Amino acid sequence: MTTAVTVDARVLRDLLATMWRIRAFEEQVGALKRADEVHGLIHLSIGGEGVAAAVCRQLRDDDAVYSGHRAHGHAVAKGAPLDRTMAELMGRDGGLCQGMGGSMHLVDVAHGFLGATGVVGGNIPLALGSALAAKQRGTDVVAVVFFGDGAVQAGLFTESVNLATLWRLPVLLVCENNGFAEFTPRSAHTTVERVGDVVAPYPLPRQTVDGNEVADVWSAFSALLARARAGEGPALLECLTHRLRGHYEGDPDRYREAVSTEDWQRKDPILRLQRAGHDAGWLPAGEPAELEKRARAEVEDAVTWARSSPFPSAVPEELR
Ligand SMILES: Cc1ncc(C[n+]2csc(CCOP(=O)(O)OP(=O)(O)O)c2C)c(N)n1
Ligand SMILES: [Mg+2]
Repeated sequence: MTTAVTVDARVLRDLLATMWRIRAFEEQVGALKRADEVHGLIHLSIGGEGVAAAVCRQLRDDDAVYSGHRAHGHAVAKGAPLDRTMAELMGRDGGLCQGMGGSMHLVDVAHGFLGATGVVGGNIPLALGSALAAKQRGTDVVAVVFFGDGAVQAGLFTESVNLATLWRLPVLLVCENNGFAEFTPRSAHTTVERVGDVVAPYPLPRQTVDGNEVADVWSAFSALLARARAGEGPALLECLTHRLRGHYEGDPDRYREAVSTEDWQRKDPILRLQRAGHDAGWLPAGEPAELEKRARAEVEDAVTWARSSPFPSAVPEELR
C-alpha cells in the first residue's frame, strides 16, 4: 500500500533528505566501528529511518524525545548535529556528552533529544515525566518515546500506559516492532503479535502502520500528535519495521533468514519513497543521487570534525 500522494511533496522531500542523512550516518558508524574508531556496543537502525524521520520532523525543539539502545536515527532526525553526534560515538571531547556517553547515552538537550538508554523500556516512564511536566505547566508540549517490541513485555510498559491514560498525559508511544528482541523472535516471548493489541483495554487511540512506508507513518503520527497537543491525551503508534543489520554490529546474525536483495529493494523505506516520488512526479530523476551525495559529504565532514576533537582528559592514557 502507498499513500505517498496524500502527504505534501515538500514534506516528503524533507523526509527523504532526513532518511538519507540517517542512512549515510549509520553506514559510516558501522564502518568506523569495524575500524575501531567508534567505541562501545553499536545498534544500527538501517531500515528503520522512515519512522525516525516521519515522527521527529513533526516535532519542535521544545518537545521531548526519548529513545532506547537503537537511537542514532532518532537523535539525528530530532536535530542533533552530525558532527557532535559522531564525535560522541568516537569518544571525543567535542561530542554531545563530551565523549563520555557514547551510543546508548546520546543526549542533546538543545534539540529536545532527552536521550538514549541501554535499559530496554527504561525511558518510557521518563517520557511520562516530561509529559506530566508539560501538562502541569499548561503548555502544548508533547513527549515522544521510541521503544522496540521487546520492551513491551517489561512491566514498566503496562504501568506507563496505565498512568498515561489515567492522567491523560501528552505522551506518544512509538513502538518500532521489528519482530525481534535481540536474537529472539516475537513469537518466542509473547502470544500477542501486535503491540497495538497489548494496550487494547486502555482508552487511547492505537494504530499499526507499515514502518517502511514513511508517508503512512507521517500521516498516522500527525493525527495522534494533533490530539496530544490539544490536550486529548496519549496514543500508541506501532510501526512494523525490518532491521537490515544484526542486533548489534558484529552480530553473526545466524538466528534468522537473510533478507534477499529483491525483498530488501521492495522494503527499503528510502527506495520506496523514491519510487513513489518518481511515480507521482514530485521527485526529478537526478534528485535521489544528489540527496545521497549531499548526505554522505555531510557525514564525511562530521567525521573529519570528530577526528580533530581531542579525547576527554578523563580517559586513561592507555585507552587513547
Ligand atoms: C532491562 C533490560 N533487559 C534486557 C536487556 C538486554 N537487551 C538489550 S536489547 C534487548 C532486546 C530489545 O528488543 P526490542 O525492544 O524489540 O528492540 P530492538 O533491539 O529490536 O530494536 C535486550 C533484551 C537490557 N538492555 N535491558
Ligand atoms: Mg525489536
